[in-house]
Amino acid sequence: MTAEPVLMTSSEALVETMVAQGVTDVFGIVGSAYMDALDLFPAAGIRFIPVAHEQGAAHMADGYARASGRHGVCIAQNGPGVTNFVTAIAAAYWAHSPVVFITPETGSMTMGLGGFQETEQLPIFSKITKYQGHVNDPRRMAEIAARCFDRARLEQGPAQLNIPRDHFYGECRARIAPPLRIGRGPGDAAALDEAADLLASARFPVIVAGGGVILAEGRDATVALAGLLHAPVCNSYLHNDSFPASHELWCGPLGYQGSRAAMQLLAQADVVLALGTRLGPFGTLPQHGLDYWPQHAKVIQVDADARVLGLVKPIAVGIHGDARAAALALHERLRARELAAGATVAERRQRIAAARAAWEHELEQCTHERDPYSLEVAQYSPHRHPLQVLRELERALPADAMVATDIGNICSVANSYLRFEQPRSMFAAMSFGNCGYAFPVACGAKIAQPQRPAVAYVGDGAWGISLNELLTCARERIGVTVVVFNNGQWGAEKKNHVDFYSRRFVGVDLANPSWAQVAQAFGCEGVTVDRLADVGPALRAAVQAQAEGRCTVLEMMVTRELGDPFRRDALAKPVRLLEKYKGYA
Ligand SMILES: Cc1ncc(C[n+]2csc(CCOP(=O)(O)OP(=O)(O)O)c2C)c(N)n1
Ligand SMILES: [Mg+2]
Repeated sequence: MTAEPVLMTSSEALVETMVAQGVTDVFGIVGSAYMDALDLFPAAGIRFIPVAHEQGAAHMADGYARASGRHGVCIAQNGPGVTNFVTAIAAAYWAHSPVVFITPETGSMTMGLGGFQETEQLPIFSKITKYQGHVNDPRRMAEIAARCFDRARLEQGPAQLNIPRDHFYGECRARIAPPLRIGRGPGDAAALDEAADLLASARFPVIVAGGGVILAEGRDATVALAGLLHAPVCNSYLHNDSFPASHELWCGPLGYQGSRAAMQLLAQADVVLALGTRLGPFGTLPQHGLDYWPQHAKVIQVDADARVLGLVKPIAVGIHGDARAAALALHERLRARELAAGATVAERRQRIAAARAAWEHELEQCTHERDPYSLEVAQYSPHRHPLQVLRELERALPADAMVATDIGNICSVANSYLRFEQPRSMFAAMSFGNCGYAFPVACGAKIAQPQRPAVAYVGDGAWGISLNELLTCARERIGVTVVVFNNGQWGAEKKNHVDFYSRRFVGVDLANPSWAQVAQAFGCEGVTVDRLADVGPALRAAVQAQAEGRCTVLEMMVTRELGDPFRRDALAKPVRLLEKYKGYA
């Protein structure tokens, strides 16, 4: 950081800004466009992690940011390197990750002439970024780079730093600004008063703890508020790490393949405190045959992004604030008050415990899927039931594990089986829902938190999209564990064929090589697990190997049975009007 402007090159201005922002790791594939800056990374104390595909780099930056709360940073060659970022940046956008992606662009003097590796790089990302900085003059490098880093944190999402490649060169007088970190505070005092009144008069208050609790480091404040109200706490969809699972008030995750206990308890609420959650539409769909959202409850919603307040569900009170600060402010307002719910603590405690126990029992009993298709395919299979494998994995996961989950049938069913004690532990592919998310995200998380075990759950189809980053693990000695569920199919989509298309299968069966041998060929460890008794020991051994920088692929041989479909909400029985297609109804 420099108080006064100092003479430097624009590459130096970029690298010094990164240093001032605390950047120590950058993911990418080398490219001529930014070589002048890359040359300085080692001297600046920045590790460059070369990956196999730029999508992997941006996913790793996302995982890094989610695990650490710091910026995740990636960089690529202009044109094709940059367009390879798109899917991962969209995923990071919906995961609220402060990813700064640096996109060198074709040179300013040839822009528009159709030269080599040219495409307009700002429009492509305009809908999946919180901020786009364009260095229109090399003298503005430090200023615009700093703004990207500041905005990524301020708005909790990806920021693009677009730099015409000639602007890496040239001298400038630049001041390297200190990072701008703006506190959000608890929100409007009148709204907090109103929320406190509602909570004080609630007979059955329920808290939905979302990703905002994690981002705001608000776990303890939420635990305290829940304890004061004696309110059950549901995790919002795919944020199973927003409240400690060992707590007596935890009742599990909402949403697809979530906890029946959470849904049953939420259905009884007269006041819902939605803390740090946008209540995304997919995450509150009916499940287990339960349309559980309490239509008549008064909803208090707290979020750092004002635009999501009241967006999906009608609300009684909206609070534009930080989840932790708001939880503390509500606690302060309620601490000495008489609470209507106080009269029924014993009865509610019993109801919460009963719902939890029933759900636990159900998980224990449910060793396999019971629909006709699943029973049929599992009957003659030599392999294990996915539900049993998920349970064994849950039991063997270390308490401080970080788990990234992909998009697929088995990964989704895993939602019921993943419990955490600390925040920044679960990194699911969030609303963007791209297959191929989990493995590179786990790699990024591991680099951010090397002392914590990192595990990725991936279906065999999604594995085909992402396995190239085994190269990166072997080359860079990134110790992660990948659990590949080998069911020989794109299962989640096949389930739609079963339920809606009379089992007319198109493009869903997968002929796989031995994924264990493939891993070995990449220079990683590969183990095929075919017995239930081996699941736990194999996972524990793989986690141990992480300490030596060894990546292990555990190939779980599972039957082709399938859990509930993903998009029951969006699919319909087919209607065919043309004679030619009459048989396809
Ligand atoms: C990039 C991408 N392509 C396609 C899809 C559509 N899709 C959703 S789930 C799924 C099947 C996943 O199969 P697999 O990874 O083998 O897991 P399984 O469902 O068998 O457990 C597909 C293709 C997607 N979500 N993302
Ligand atoms: Mg599969």
